[in-house]
Amino acid sequence: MSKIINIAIIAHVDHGKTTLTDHLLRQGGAFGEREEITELVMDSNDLERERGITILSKNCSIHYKDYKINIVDTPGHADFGSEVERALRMVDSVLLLVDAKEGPMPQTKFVLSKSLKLGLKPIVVINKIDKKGARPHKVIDMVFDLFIKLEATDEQLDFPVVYAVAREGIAKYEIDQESKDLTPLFETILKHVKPYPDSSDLPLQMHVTNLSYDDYVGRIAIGRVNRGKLEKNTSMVLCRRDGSIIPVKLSKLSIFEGLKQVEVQSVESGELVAVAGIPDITIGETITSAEKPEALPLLQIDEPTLTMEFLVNNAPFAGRDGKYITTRHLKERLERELETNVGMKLEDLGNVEGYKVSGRGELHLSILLENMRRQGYEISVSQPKVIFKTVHNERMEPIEQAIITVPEEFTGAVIEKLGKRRGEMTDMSTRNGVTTMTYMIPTRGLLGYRAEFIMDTKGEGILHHAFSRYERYKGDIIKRQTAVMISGDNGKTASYALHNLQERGRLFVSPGVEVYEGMIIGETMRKQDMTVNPCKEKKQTNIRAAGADEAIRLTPAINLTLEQALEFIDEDELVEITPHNIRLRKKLLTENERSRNRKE
Ligand SMILES: Nc1nc2c(ncn2[C@@H]2O[C@H](COP(=O)(O)OP(=O)(O)OP(=O)(O)O)[C@@H](O)[C@H]2O)c(=O)[nH]1
Ligand SMILES: [Mg+2]
Repeated sequence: MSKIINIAIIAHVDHGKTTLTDHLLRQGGAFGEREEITELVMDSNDLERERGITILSKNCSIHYKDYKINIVDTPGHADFGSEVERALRMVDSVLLLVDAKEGPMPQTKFVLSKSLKLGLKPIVVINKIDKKGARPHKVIDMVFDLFIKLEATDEQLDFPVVYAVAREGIAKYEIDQESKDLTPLFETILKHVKPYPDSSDLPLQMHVTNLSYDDYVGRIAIGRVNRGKLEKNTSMVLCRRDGSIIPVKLSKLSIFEGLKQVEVQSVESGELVAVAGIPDITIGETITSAEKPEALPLLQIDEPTLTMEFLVNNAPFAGRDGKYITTRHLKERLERELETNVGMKLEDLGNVEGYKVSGRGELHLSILLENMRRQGYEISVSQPKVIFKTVHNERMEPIEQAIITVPEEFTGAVIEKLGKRRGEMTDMSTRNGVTTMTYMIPTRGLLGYRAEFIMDTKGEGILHHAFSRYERYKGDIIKRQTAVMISGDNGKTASYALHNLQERGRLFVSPGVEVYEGMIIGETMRKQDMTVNPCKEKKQTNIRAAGADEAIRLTPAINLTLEQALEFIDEDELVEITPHNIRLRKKLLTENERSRNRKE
């Protein structure tokens, strides 16, 4: 039997986790000689590939010497923090990657604090030491300070450090050492992480820490065999979240080999497994021996902080683009999502045709929307709202830590805006003309800020934020300062009309685009919405000026991304999402409806 070591790779977004996993797999012999290797193989779904980010944590494994090392690649974006937290429950140690230039970031702190609390002893990997401006020694000091701040034990503080250029598959013990591969990292893992103790004689306990779904076998539970032996055809029970204990039977038992799942009949303690056959098994539950059932602690699942309404699309163009447009479609799809999307909550809206969907942040929910539109759904979505809590009769709201890096000259603009948004600066320093500021700011205050931030810093600023905690309500925050241009007409936009309108603000539509009454076609600096006619053609005169229309110069329309659109809309507006279009609209489409609403 090979010795088993389970590790998770954790870090702030983009610090190189998936890249490192790639090279660990290659050098750990996970690919056949002739196998074609795609880059970032672990980012396996379409959206992950397109956006270059990891959304779901995933398992793979390698063999090194006589060890089997299971690796869990985790997402770095704050919205997926609970994915990481759960991954930590199935591992024996973590590789904490830190970018040699950026140093620790909000999510570094989050994932490290969770690891330390679970008693894990991290291995610190200072990655991207090839980067211009890398400052590995300084970054180690910063990491050390972070360990102290997070109250690491002496043992945890004594962390080993490995330097790496993950992109080249290189690791070193010392910064100026020569190295051709990841051997120093493999050796450090073997030296510092004890293989999982063999307890195959004891009664079975398998802790469910992740879920996945497969059309053929249904829900799949993933986790570690914490104790005993998991044998497919023996009798076992499931200790459920509600305290009940039910007999269960597995239809499939698999382990992770390289990038694949391999079906097996039995598994020893310590191994990570995927089991199918238990339809509504969920996170935190324990599969355990029928003779001596013992549950492991239920995992706390993070409460959602942000909510949106997902409504049936009832705009005039509904059904032109999408295959699935009814409430029933919406309901089925969202319920399926609940199978695996652990941080998500679904509530009926009662009389309205739609659902209230809550999650861990804008990205969490917008990824779901993006997946749905690709699958052929049409949905209208309301303005994202934070979820308040009441504690001891006091209104509490989610607060985030934001770390902002900008060229020094833009500092003023950022400070002014964040002040208005109830941000409180907790730290500020300037190095080589670049200022780094740390803020504690309500989630509300950050909604819609990114677009402004990009403008205010001419695209040179970097803004990272992560949920920190609930705090007392900070008071009103003024939302969008601008108003919108609403189409008062149905038809195709005309260059002539748009040319006149662009003097009043920024347009979201190009010429020749079909619009409807109530659709938002642009933003204006005025305080009041304006109803406009974007379809108006120039009056035909008898003497036609040849080519006059072509001479019209239009500023290119702004194409809002899904996230930008969600951040932009106001309370009485919706984003209409279809497979090929993202449109903004007023909830009440006609001028009559809207003016009636204003009077009420
Ligand atoms: N210069 C340099 N770039 C690197 C190195 N390692 C990774 N990168 C680059 O950093 C970017 C992010 O890498 P990923 O591996 O996707 O980062 P990640 O930590 O998995 O990101 P998330 O999963 O989204 O949190 C990619 O463009 C990599 O090519 C390195 O050692 N040096
Ligand atoms: Mg990744």
